[in-house]
Amino acid sequence: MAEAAVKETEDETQELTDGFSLVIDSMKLNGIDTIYGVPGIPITDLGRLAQAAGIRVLSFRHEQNAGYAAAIAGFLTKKPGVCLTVSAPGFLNGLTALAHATTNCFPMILISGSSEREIVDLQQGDYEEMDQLAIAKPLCKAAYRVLHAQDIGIGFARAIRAAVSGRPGGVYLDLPAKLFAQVVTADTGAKSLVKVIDAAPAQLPSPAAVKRALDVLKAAKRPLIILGKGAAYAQADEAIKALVEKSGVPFLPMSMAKGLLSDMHPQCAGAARSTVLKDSDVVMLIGARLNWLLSHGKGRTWGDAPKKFIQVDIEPREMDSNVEIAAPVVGDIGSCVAALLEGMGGNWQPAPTDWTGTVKAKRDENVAKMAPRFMNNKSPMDYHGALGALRTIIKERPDTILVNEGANTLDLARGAIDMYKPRKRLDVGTWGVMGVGLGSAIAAAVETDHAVLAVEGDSAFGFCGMEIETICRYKLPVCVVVFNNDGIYRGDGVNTGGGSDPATTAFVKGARYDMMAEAFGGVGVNVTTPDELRRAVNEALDSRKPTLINAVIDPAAGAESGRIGNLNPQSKLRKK
Ligand code: OXT
Ligand code: ADP
Ligand code: MG
Repeated sequence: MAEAAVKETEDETQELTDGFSLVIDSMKLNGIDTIYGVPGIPITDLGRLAQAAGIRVLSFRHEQNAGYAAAIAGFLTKKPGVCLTVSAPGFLNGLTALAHATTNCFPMILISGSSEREIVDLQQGDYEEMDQLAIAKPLCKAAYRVLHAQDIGIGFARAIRAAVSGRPGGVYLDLPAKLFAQVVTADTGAKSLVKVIDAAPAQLPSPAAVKRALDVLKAAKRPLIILGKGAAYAQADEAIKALVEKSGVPFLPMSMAKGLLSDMHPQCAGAARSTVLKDSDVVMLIGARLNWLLSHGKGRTWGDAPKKFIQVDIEPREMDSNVEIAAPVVGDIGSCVAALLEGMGGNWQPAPTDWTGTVKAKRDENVAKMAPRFMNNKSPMDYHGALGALRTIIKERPDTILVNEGANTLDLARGAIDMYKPRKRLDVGTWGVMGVGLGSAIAAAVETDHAVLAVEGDSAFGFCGMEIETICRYKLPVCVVVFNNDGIYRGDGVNTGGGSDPATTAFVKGARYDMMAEAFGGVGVNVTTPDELRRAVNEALDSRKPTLINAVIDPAAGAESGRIGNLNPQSKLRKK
């Protein structure tokens, strides 16, 4: 502690405060009202005191899931989601989620208690010793350590600004154990707090960039707008809708942007994906990167015809990351879209009807082709039969938040389940990471109070399944459906070595995941037909009781890696 502060606290007439209180005060002052974490040394009392001070503290069974909850809380609210962990192992468990938040551009703060600097730096073997700051740095957007109680306010201000300004991301805040017990006068403490003003300032695009983009768009014969999760995050829903409608351009939503404009919107090209990517001549990306999910903007997916890209993004370095961007529009999406709309003026010529007609015809054809598959009532169920039941439920209950992970369970649900409202679909994101499901479901319920339907592959569920206890403990309105096909991708794999071990992708056959909910006082249901599934999910959403449904899926129904089997390395020496 700084010398002046020690002297100050020796005056017994002074009112005092400590590191614990200053951490809590900093959060409350900046509107952080929820913490996701796991208690333990040295942050057990921090959790207790935060709860006593009116912050909602959700204790998880594993920090990674708490971290995924914080990440998605950031996506849903535009405020940093906070995850609180103990030192070394707890910190490392939370770090995967922090890296995931950074990769996905979600604002999050991972706060970890840490061991004493003096001992860590001399590597003398402290309890849970680790140089956490150094380890976190390359994996997040920013990392800070606070050593003095009177710097806690500044530490939080830096963390909050770093998380939400510019391209959002994950921030690590290292709080050594000793800090919490440091005492300063209440007056010094109060003066040290910082209320962050305008944490994510608007970033206006240059008028020249806006004009350039509109010139490119105006000249297009076959334009396309791609909406990414950055557009969903921006919460500029009405302006984006106005831009799309005024331009008349077909739009393709990326997975977590589904519902930003309804999938039923006449301009939605989600069901004509291949056609619009291949045949478009101008593509306007709004909050979407040209990464692997868009085949890096080149190659077969994009066809041979020359293409021009317009990209709206807050991160200037995103431009030209994979292909040339003819018209970069750098700024926050709300400001950029408003400027584009204004620049279009009153008599913008909408996209050519021969193109929009072609897209619509392809979309209608694909939708019609798929429709009968959703109607089947087979038992054991295939994916389409089961998803047919769920797509109707989301149509009838469009405010329900859909969480989705797995391989086939993910890829087929994305196409099958139409979304109607913004930020209602949460999934594996940029890394395709398994295990985000239950943390996301918990945060969605906590942050929005909407009912949540989590559609999980049985493998995906295994990464986070213990959080079913957390869902039951906090009585959250979450219905988890495990698509149980006995394994990863398929449950019918065989051990080609002929031994008695099961195949590497196979799980226990006929497992009853529903019984896990019963163990914790929740509702467990085993279903074998789409009708039973529909009934069980409707009951769960009506009752808002924690529910786990084991949906028995044909083990032979899935494909290796879902729709991304092409990414599996192929050696000509090992033909399958
Ligand atoms: O236009 P065309 O003709 O092409 O048609 C397209 C659309 O136009 C059309 N469409 C429609 N038709 C009709 N009606 C409607 N409404 C409609 N909508 C669309 O359908 C097609 C397809 O459209 P889509 O889906 O939009 O397009 P496409 O081509 O698929 O898009 C490409 C992508 C890349 C954008 C898309 O596929 C995508 O977003 N993919 C994400 C994939 C992903 O992230 N997968 C997860 C990772 S897989 C793997 O890594 C797994 N692991 C390893 C592992 C991981 N990931 N993490 C960790 C921590 N450890 C290990 C594991 C362990 S998955 C996995 C577990 C799997 O087992 P589970 O039991 O959990 O799950 P099951 O497989 O179910 O058993
Ligand atoms: P998707 O996976 O849906 O394609 P990505 O995660 O690849 O989406 O892209 C999101 C993009 O959105 C990132 O490049 C990020 O910089 C950008 N972004 C996030 N928030 C904003 C915002 N408020 N304004 C502008 N761009 C944003
Ligand atoms: Mg499976």
